[in-house]
Amino acid sequence: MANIILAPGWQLKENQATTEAAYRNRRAFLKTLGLGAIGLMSSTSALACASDIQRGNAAAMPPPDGPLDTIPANAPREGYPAPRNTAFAVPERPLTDRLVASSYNNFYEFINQGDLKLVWPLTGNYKPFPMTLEVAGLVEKEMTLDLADLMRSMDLEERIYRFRCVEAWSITVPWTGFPLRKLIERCKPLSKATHVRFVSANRPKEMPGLARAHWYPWPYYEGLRMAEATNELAFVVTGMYGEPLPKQNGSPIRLALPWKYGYKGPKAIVRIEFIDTQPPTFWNDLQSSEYGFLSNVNPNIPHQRWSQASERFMPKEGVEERIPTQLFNGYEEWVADLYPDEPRKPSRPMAR
Ligand SMILES: Nc1nc2c(c(=O)[nH]1)N[C@H]1C(S)=C(S)[C@@H](COP(=O)(O)O)O[C@H]1N2
Ligand SMILES: [Mo]
Repeated sequence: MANIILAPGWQLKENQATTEAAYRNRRAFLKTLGLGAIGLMSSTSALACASDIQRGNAAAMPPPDGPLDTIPANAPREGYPAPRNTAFAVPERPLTDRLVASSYNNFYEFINQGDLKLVWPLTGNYKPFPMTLEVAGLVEKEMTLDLADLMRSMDLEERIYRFRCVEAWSITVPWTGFPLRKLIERCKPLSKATHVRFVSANRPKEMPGLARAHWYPWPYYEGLRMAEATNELAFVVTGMYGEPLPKQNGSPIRLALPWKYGYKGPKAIVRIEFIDTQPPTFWNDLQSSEYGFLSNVNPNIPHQRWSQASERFMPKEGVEERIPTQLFNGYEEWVADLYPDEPRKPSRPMAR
């Protein structure tokens, strides 16, 4: 495992783009996802809006000093650092630096129109503990679980996973958590349940992005087929880099589904529901032609506006490396059987 950090052949190129380019790119992405609505707002009105929210929160907690000061003081610490499950090595790339993985985040519940690149400074008011998880729908018995209790009751493990955003940047992260299958077993779904639906936290007083982007269909919601949710790879994340999750990375719990684009993995999950139809999902409802329900990482299925054949891997601050994107993000061995219809090879360019 030691050679993960110093993988053979890993070299920093001299002329790599800075992460500032990544910010800008991400920012452009966020704007386009706003589907015009963001574009219609001038940045001054958005900033005025931001300060209103700050004034409204007289009892506001001070903003955190840095991206790791956002690990909640009352997050359970039992079981950290967790033993590494070596079945999930990523031999071809180094781990991404921890500060990078906790600084350049996507979490619309917080993102400020005037400062799209950094989520962590906006998490000062967010209190992820205590929080509960509602278990609902087609289950033997609906119930509410305390998330800190749930974390303490599970055997935590560490898994190094690739992480690929639909916008073609990627990182490699050591997550801590437990298989989603273990949580599903505890929920006791009925056999007629075919899909699982997840809903994220909706705390307008703590999450400034909810009010700012009021035209979005909050709270964030996502979904999986049952066979996907119970796949060995599907992972409930409670921590990263050997410690509990920083708020901006989705505390108290989020999903890591490494064969899918990042947005399929909801953060701050407060509800899991078992159903017998394919559920609507947040980005699919906003732009169905660009964000499908499956959204598996596949270099042979281009996004409408860009290729998915390669990605910008970010190992550390200021460094990006253009690398090829792998089918199912390199997890073919675990998930290829689930998707017999997805293209395995680049389709032929269209005849003119
Ligand atoms: N609730 C919620 N979950 C979310 C998002 C979000 O905006 N809200 N963004 C998604 C997207 S687009 C990505 S790329 C990942 C980002 O995870 P990271 O910030 O830990 O890298 O979270 C996903 N989960
Ligand atoms: Mo993303």
